[in-house]
Amino acid sequence: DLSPTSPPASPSEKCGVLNVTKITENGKRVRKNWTSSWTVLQGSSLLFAKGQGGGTSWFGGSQSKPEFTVDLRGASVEWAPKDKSSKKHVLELKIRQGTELLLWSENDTVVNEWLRALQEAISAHAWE
Ligand code: I3S
Repeated sequence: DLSPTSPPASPSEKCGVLNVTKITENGKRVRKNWTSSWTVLQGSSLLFAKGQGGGTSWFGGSQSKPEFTVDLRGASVEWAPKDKSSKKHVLELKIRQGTELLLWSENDTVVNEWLRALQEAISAHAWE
């Protein structure tokens, strides 16, 4: 059997409130616009919706359309270098087509959890 080792059986799923801004789009710098977003990691997709107070009841409500969705296949995530933001514990997410996002929360535990979850999701879908 020459098939490669299977990725983890259950892909990472996570949701919560994060502050998000795009910093690069199609390789070009764009102006930061920090927005509080309800963020959902589901398989290889990361979905953002404008924060509605952060309640989990958001799902199934009338406001169930995500603002934008990011494909994590081929993406990378790491702690943002200091020159990218003056804030502490900021993640830099680089996705396909030269788009870069910053993800930030005041709560470093929250950011650490997102880093782990995103790394897992990215490696779980690396072969797709
Ligand atoms: O990287 P920058 O340009 O210093 O980012 C800051 C600005 O986007 C600023 O907005 P205005 O230039 O529209 O005032 C934001 O309020 C700051 O939060 C941005 O910096 P940080 O270091 O917080 O990401």
